[in-house]
Amino acid sequence: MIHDVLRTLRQRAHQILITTHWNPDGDAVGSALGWAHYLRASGHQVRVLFPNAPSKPLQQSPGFSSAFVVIADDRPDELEGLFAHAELHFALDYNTPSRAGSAMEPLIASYAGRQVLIDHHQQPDGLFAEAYSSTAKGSTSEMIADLITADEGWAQVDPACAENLLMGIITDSGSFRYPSTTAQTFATAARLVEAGAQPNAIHERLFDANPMSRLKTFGFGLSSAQSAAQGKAVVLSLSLEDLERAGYVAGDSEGLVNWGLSVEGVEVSVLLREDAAGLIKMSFRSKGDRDVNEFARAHFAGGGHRNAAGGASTQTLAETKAQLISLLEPWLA
Ligand SMILES: [Mn+2]
Repeated sequence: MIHDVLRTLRQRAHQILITTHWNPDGDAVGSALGWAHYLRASGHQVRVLFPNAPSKPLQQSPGFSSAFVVIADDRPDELEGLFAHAELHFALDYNTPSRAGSAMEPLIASYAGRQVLIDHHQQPDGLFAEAYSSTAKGSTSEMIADLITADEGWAQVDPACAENLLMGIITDSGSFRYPSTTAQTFATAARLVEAGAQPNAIHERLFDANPMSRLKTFGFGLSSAQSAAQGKAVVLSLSLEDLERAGYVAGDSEGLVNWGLSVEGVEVSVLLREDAAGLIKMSFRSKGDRDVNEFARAHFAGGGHRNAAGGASTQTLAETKAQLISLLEPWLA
């Protein structure tokens, strides 16, 4: 299937639209910009459409400020035209149109051109007739690199393309830490460094450029740490009051949940964050075979990957925490 798409791309220049999920993370931004740089080097007209703005550090990614990048939230009037003009739409790093937000969802669902999904999340939506979907892959960026290999296109990979793809691999693998990291992941990373990506620049840009409010948010989150299920789980929480005192801005709690897994014997870590509407947003992380995708799906209207998932609760923070702990006990016993 994907070879058929690559063959089509080689025939002539195309008008191409690339989209990602809402709240684009390092892999969404990296795969979209990496793929865009590659396609542009191949002679195509490319627009990258992010549903909303990514974090400040991600906005420093090579090419992010280019004219070919559009933030849907900022320019809602242009969305229909962007979809209407595109002959090919690549949906990157999400599995179903609703993940792209309410403004883009209907445009993706009703798109008349050729639509290709490239993603590593579970349960790809049947709406995407053509899909390169593999949960075995640690990142969409790694899958883009595989496409470039299949296209025999490495000579066309410039430093901007390489740095974006390596950024996606680094962020989605927790800096080559998660179980999805394979020998091939390292081989791809090596190839990207050869093509001009700078691992130290990526790390500095993403991990050493936090606002003070993030440090304080982590402070509140870490001091809330509660052991559960005989030490096999850690529950972290951030109340609205904590967030106010920290001066929280969107994105400040990203990565916090991973710290729960740093405790000896812990298999599952959960972060509960109260949002302005009173909804409790939940992040789940696990080690090994503990499937938080299944757990979040079954109990908290969520899902994701085996070792990283999200969810939500409409109960209060205290009620959600109590319910969560009572569910973790028998699961991890
Ligand atoms: Mn991803």
